[in-house]
Amino acid sequence: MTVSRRSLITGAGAAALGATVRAASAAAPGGGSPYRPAGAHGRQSVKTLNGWTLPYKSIDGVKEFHLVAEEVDHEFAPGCKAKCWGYNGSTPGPTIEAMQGDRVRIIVTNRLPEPTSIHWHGILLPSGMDGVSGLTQPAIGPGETFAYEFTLRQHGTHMYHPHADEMVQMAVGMMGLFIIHPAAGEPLPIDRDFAFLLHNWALHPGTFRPDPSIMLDFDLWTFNSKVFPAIEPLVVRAGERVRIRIGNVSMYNHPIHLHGHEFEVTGGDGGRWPRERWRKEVTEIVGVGQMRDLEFVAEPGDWALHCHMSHHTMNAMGHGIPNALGARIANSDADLEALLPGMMNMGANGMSEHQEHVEAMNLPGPANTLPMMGGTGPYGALEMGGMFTVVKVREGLAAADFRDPGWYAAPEGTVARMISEDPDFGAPVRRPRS
Ligand SMILES: [Cu+2]
Repeated sequence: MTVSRRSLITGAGAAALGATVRAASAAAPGGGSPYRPAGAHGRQSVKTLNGWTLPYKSIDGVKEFHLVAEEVDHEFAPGCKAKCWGYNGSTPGPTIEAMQGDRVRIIVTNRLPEPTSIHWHGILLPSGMDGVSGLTQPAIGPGETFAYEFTLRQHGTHMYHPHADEMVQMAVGMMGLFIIHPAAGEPLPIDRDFAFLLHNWALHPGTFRPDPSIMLDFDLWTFNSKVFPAIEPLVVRAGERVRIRIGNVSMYNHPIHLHGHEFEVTGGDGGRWPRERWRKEVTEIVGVGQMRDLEFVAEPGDWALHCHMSHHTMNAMGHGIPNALGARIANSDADLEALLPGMMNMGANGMSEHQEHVEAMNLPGPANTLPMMGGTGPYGALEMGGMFTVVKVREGLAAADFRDPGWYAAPEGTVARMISEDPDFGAPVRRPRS
C-alpha cells in the first residue's frame, strides 16, 4: 500500500488532533470527566451573575489580562445608584478564568486617585506577586501600570481584591473572581457553572458614595454588587449538574441557603476538594474571606437561593428602632402626627405592610435608596431584598440558554392552597396551659 504525502499529513494531523482531544479529555485520576466549557456561552465557561469574564491575549504562551482600577457608575437596582470603585467599568471587576498550568500575566493600571495593588486571594504564587503593597511590592501609584506574572499551580474558586487602603477600596466595590479550571477535568461533569461574590455596602439613603467607615450597620447586601430583585436568576435545565461558586469579601459570614435540594459542598479555600470530602448540606456558611463551591442536580421549580441572615435579605432599613409589634397604636396616630407631620405608624402587625406602602400606595421614600423589601412573584409580594435570588429550573432548555423563563408553572395539584377562611377552622392540638 502506498501512502500519499497528503494522507500522511492528514494522518499526522488527525493523530495530533487525537492527541489534543485525548489530552483535553484525559480522565482525572479516579475516573474524572473533562471540564466542559463547550463554548456554551462564548469563551467564558463560568456564568458570573450580572457580570462578565475578562478576555485575554495569548502572547508567547502567556495568557495576558489587563485590569484597570477605576471609578465606576453602578446601579444596585433601579432607583439606587452610586459612584463606586471597580475594575474595567464594573463592580465586581470582570471574572478572570484560566486553566491550571497556565502562565498568566496580569497588567494592572491604576486610574484611581490613590495608590492601589491587587492581591490574588487564595492563589499559590511567588511572594513578590502576592500584591500586598508595602510588604511584597511598592504600591501602584495613580496613573501607573504594574505587571504581575505567575503560573497557576492549583485549581478552584479564588478572588482578587486590593491590598492597599483595603478598608476604603473594598468598601466601595473593588473585588473580582479568579477561577482556575482543573487540567485533569472534573470528577463529575458540570453543565452550568455560576459564580458570585458576597458584599455589604453602607450606601446611606440620599447619598451616592458608599461610606467606608461603617463596620456593622450596612444598608445593602449584595450578590455581585446587585440586590434582589435586580440579581439575575440562575437559569438551569432540569437534570443538569449545577455548580454555584461563592466568595465573601464582606464583613459578615453569610449562611447561603438553597431550597429544594441537598447540595454537596465540593470546594473551599483550598480549592476543589477530593470527592471523599464532599458533604451534603442545605445551608453553607461562607465566612469572611472564604470561598465555597456548591453542586447539585437540578429539580424542576423556582427555588429560592439566599442568605439566611434575615436582615441580609432586606435593603436599607433602620436598626434599633422601638418595637411596635403588637402595640395598639392606632389611637395615638393623631397625637403623633401633630408632633411629626407626615408620620405613619408601622409594624404593629408586622412589617408586611411596608412593601404595600411603597408599591400600592406609592409613598415616596428618601432619594437614591431602595425599600426595605420588594419583588413580586406569581402569587404576590415576595417581601425580600438584598442577598436573594431564584434558581429557575425548567425542562428542555437549550444548553446555552440563560434567558429568564418567567415563573414556574407548577403541575396541577402541587401548589399549597387555601382550604378555609375561618380562623376557627378545624381542631388543631395546642399545648395545654399549665
Ligand atoms: Cu448574610
